[in-house]
Amino acid sequence: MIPTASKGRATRHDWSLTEIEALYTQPFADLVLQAQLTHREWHAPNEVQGCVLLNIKSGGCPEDCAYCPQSAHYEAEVPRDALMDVPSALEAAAAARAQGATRFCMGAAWREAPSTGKAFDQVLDMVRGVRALGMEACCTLGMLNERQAEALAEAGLTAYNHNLDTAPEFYGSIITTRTYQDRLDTLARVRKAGITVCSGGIIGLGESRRARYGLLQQLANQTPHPESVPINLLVKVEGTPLADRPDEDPLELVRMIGTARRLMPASYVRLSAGRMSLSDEAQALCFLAGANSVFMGDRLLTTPNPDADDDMRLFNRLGMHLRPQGAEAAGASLPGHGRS
Ligand code: SAM
Ligand code: DTB
Ligand code: SF4
Repeated sequence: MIPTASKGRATRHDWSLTEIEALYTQPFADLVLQAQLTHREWHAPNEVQGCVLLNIKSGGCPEDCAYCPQSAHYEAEVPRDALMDVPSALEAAAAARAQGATRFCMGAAWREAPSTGKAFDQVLDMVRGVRALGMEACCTLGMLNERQAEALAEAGLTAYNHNLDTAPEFYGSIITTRTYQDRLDTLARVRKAGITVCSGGIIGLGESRRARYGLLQQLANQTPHPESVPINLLVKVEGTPLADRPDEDPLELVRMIGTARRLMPASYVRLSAGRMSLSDEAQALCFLAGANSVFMGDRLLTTPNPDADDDMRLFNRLGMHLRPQGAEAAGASLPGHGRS
């Protein structure tokens, strides 16, 4: 019989690098089998959370993240826009809901959210509007102070995305304009305000496998675990310092996802950026290894993503389905959620 959800199992928050390495490097089939069994203990099998991203403020970012086309430090061709108006954002959210998405994620190319005034109020209005549509609302606005985190929580924000991206020791090779500790501090403020945490990272930056274990250790040793963990595969964008990186082996992405699933069994593990460069078969392996969330729709923030029709065809071929709308409110089919 196929194992289903089991209740009352504890998660661990004291993983050593050696333990993580042992999970990551074991024979591929052993890792994928373990990850799939863990997945079935904690989640509805064959169900995927559909999230849609909207770039509410594109380009011109003062940070120097080496992978990012929106950094003002590099020459990538991306629009530099002012903050989007609230009705346009809510129109996009309604379209996302019509496509079957349950979570709407709004990203802004800011180093930190604006401390006061119109722009921040505008974001709060977007959050309220998305929640009024019956969707989960997520924002990623850069660093937050305590007051901003509280205001977002009050507006009803479901989740805040703030990635650790890589291991502490490799971080300085990718970003110099802020520190790892800055990132951890914002995550702590988000948690304290009662907003769920969305935090993950990227592979393909030129990091060692050890740096991947280090990232996973940082995420998995938080208490509670981040409720969602996006795993991005570098999208190489011309004009950024990482544009010419060699292609990453897709099986490394599967290992990363499988290890994240083993370490953080209750969390959503999101197969995030990079799906355009993956075959359907590689994506299927990611789902087998425990990925249970994707970004849907033909754009991420500035780069292309498979369109909803392609995704539906893939889900149908795999016998998978989107997490139903309204499931969160009903508490349905998410056995592990909230117990990390
Ligand atoms: N400015 C905010 C911040 O840095 O938190 C929000 C937006 S930022 C684009 C969110 C995340 O997207 C980054 O932390 C990184 O993990 C991911 N990302 C950005 N550019 C990427 C790329 N070219 N390929 C893969 N992931 C990328
Ligand atoms: C995350 O981890 N990945 C998303 C979301 N969080 C904000 C962003 C991916 C961006 C990929 C490059 C782009 O489209 O600009
Ligand atoms: Fe700015 Fe975020 Fe891009 Fe870094 S990842 S340059 S903070 S938009």
